[in-house]
Amino acid sequence: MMIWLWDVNRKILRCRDVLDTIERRVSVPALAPSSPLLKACPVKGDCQKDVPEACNISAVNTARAILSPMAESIPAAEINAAAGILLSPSATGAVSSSIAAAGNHSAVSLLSPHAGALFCYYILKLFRAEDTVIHMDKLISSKQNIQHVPESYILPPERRPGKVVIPSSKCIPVIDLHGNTNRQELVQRIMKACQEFGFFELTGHGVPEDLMHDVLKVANEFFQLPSEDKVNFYSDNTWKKCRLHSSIDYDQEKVHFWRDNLRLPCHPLEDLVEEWPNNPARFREVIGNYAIRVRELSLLLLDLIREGLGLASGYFEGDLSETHLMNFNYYPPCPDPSLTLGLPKHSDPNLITILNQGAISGLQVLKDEQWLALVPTPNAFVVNIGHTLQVISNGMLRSGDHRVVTNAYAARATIASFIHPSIDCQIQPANELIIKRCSIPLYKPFPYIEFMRNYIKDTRDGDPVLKRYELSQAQA
Ligand SMILES: O=C(O)CCC(=O)C(=O)O
Repeated sequence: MMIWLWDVNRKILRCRDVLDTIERRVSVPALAPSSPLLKACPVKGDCQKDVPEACNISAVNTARAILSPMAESIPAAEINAAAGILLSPSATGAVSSSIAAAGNHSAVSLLSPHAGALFCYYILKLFRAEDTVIHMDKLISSKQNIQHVPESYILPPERRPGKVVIPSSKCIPVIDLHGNTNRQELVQRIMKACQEFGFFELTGHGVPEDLMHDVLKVANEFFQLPSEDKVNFYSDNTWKKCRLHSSIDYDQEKVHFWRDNLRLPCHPLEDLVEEWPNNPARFREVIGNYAIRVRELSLLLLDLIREGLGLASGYFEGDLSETHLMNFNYYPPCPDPSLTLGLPKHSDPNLITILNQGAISGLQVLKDEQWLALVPTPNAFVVNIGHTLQVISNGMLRSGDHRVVTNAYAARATIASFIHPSIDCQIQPANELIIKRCSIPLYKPFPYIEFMRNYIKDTRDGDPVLKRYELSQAQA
């Protein structure tokens, strides 16, 4: 269920903000579960099926009713007085009959503006309570004691991982960043891995072991918090940068995937850290330190790749590497991993991804039509190339297809750190590269924002994302 609230200027508001504004101004008495007002409330009385619509209609009107009197700065004493009236049985009777007579959303206008404001406040509180239940139910980590994979998570047979035994080996190149004294050689090794696999493991990267462990510990702790402590971050809006959600595009997809995800924007850190969770208490400090280290590392790797491509110094700086997002993935144990996936086959949309996957395996990389299961190297990062770098390199580097399988025994937490272009960038094969190599462009230019829109839909539906941007020989 999505509740949209507008203020009188048609600015979209969040239910949480409206409640916070009111709570900051006045101390509103708690509504007892036995309160007659609860019985009068138009939301609770409706059957489950009708709830979303009832909420939508009344939410829009109640928010307007709340905010106009609030904007007129009603003294706190008057609101509290209204509370007394509204909570009395006679006022409740008036509310009930006005609801019955005029329909849910008109009830407010039949009360005094002050009482109306308070009435709306309680309704919003109830919406929020319902938000908590409905949203948090979507998180796979909220489901207790799952004995069977629910129908909505079972993939069609051709998309299932099945029971096939997949070779587990050190199957992607391992590159030691600081063990390679010769920069030229390091660049060549990275380029080879990005051409052949689109993936490599990175050791000797300089991020302290303790920090690598700590971030995963804090991420695990976050997912284990009770629902009430996480609900404020929940959002189904795929464009929201700071959000908790489940699967990929829960409300739009045909089949769900077995992962919960907290996504955080990370750059510039000082402007964004306030939006992050502050529970667990160490969250912002630990994740903030990590975000800085991992961004520096990503930019260093991009610079080595730039050198390998023969592009001008600073090519990836500025808008092209402006956005830094972190994905905290959480894959609870699954009763039958052969039926579902943590994440389906996909390549990342961005330039470069650095994954901290801890000690539990689950990531698989597609190479020559075969899925290779990665056995994590202790304290190594997994690095992979995204679609954007494939396009800029005009296909010289490949974005590696990968997927995540679940397991029946242990929850797996991972942290993927993505460097993206800013949403206003135009993406295309680098001109200098085309000229230098006398090649023809393999992709047409596209706005990153449009690409991201297609990316979300195509990944959810299992369709090839770059296809629509490919140029045939004749078009190039
Ligand atoms: O969790 C993993 O192993 C991979 C995560 C991933 O592919 C992603 O976040 O896009």
